[in-house]
Amino acid sequence: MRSNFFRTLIILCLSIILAPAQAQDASDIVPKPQQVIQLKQKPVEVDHETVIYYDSPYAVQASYLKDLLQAQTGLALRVQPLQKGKKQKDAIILQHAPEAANKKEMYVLESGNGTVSIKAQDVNGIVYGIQTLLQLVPLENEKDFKVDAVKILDYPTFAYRGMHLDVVRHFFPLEFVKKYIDYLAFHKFNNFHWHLTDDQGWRIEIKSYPKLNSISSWRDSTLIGHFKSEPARYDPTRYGGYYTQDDVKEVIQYAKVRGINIIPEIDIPGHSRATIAAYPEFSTHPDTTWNVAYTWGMYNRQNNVLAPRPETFEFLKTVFGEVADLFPSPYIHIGGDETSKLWWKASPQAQEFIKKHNLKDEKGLQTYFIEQVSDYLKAKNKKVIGWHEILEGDLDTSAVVMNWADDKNGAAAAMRKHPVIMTPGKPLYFDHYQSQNPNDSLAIHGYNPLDAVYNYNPMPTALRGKPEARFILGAQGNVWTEYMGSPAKVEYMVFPRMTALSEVLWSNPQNKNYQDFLRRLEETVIPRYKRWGATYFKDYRDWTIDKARQ
Ligand code: TNX
Repeated sequence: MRSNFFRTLIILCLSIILAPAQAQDASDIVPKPQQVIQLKQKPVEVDHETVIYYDSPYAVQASYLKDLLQAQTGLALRVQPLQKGKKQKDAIILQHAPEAANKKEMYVLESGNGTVSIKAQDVNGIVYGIQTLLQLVPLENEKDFKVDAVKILDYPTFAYRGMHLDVVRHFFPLEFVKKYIDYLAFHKFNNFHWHLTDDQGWRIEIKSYPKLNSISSWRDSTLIGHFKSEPARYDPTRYGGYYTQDDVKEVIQYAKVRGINIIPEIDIPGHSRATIAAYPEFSTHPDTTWNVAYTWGMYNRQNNVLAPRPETFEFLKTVFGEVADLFPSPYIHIGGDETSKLWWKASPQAQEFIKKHNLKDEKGLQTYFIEQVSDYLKAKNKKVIGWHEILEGDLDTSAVVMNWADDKNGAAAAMRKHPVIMTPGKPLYFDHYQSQNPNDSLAIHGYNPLDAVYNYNPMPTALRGKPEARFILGAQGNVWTEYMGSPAKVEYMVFPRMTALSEVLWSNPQNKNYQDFLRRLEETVIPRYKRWGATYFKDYRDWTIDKARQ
């Protein structure tokens, strides 16, 4: 009797220890899928005999899945091409199936009957199915585990889902840029906006103009603390660096596997102090020696604009040519923000140019610059994106407007038939504070707590129900790094706000529920931050929009 009892107990314990680990729950997925159907079938067991099969367009993604699964669970699966007509058991299948997944970037994940299939019509769909699958398997070392029987039909609400990173104010190693791209992929973003040039540095190798790297990539010192603090203090260490074109190619390839397009930004005709430090002949004062800026907030205060000279346009044509040849992105960002008209007003040469070209005024000159570069890029089959200031003059509607002002401004650009990407300072500037704790780590100003990001709707009120709503492509979180001197600080500023934004862009706005988001954030995503070794802002439950009003 007694021995029987112990036997049963031992068998029970062993079966608990040896049973495949239970899967994570489909109701915890972030960003929340469009549709999850629980199936009445047995969970799928995955172990060392399970094979990853793929249709030929997804060979690279099959290895990507293998690597991620191995990193997450320790289980190394075999990867094989899928043979037509052969029924696979004990398999994870990446399938090209445009009928089942009939939208761009859509995936259908079905788990049951011994197989997990992910169907899509494009690489992005497969990548997102992979991200979802990884949220259905344990986040710990397991030699076998079960995936719940579910069917998930999922696709994004917005076509453009972006995150930006300023690598000028502070420069980040290539390894961190890749890590950042991994963060984007996990959150089902599809565009990485790489802010590569500004007053404080030039961060991409340009072969035709080598002084952009020997001079513009380096500054003699860097402001310490907030730029409004008095007296200003500086760290005299020479600071800088740049990515070689080989580095850039490596990152592009890395991002491509993960379904991410990289949009490079070369910011002109303002924000060009680093350029004129190397080539004063492109400035309104060719006889002056400029330094690469070592303080923040240059707008209006110090000269940083390009002068409209033939050699400047030759420069722009060549540089944008090199950039266009390097990046497969259909869009190139040409900046256009905060161009101070002061320096052009004071420059006889700029004034003469305005007259000669029948331009209305300095705003007309700004538009002239944008149009010239748009033409150079058109010849390379590229379209331009610019910050919303490019609309100060009349511009060809093919230009995409990146709106960092409010809802109304975004709506106005769409009414002018420009495609628009919304990135309003409130709440999508992640360089703003996420608390009002005076001891919080230094940020520029403002207050963009997590719930403000979660509750944001990229579709401006004035456009809802109007045909022009179609011009709103999506939204983007911006990460200006004046006060982010390290990867850890970037992570602290973006997490968890980037997670909230992913849901704004991906999920159905009608299913929004902040409390449920917080639950899933804590169940599913924060354990990832920890796994990634990423720093994050922890007091998001204490800081809300309402708190600011009290
Ligand atoms: C404005 S928004 C800028 C950046 C600064 C940022 C700081 C925009 C297009 N330009 O140069 O880094 O504010 O929040």
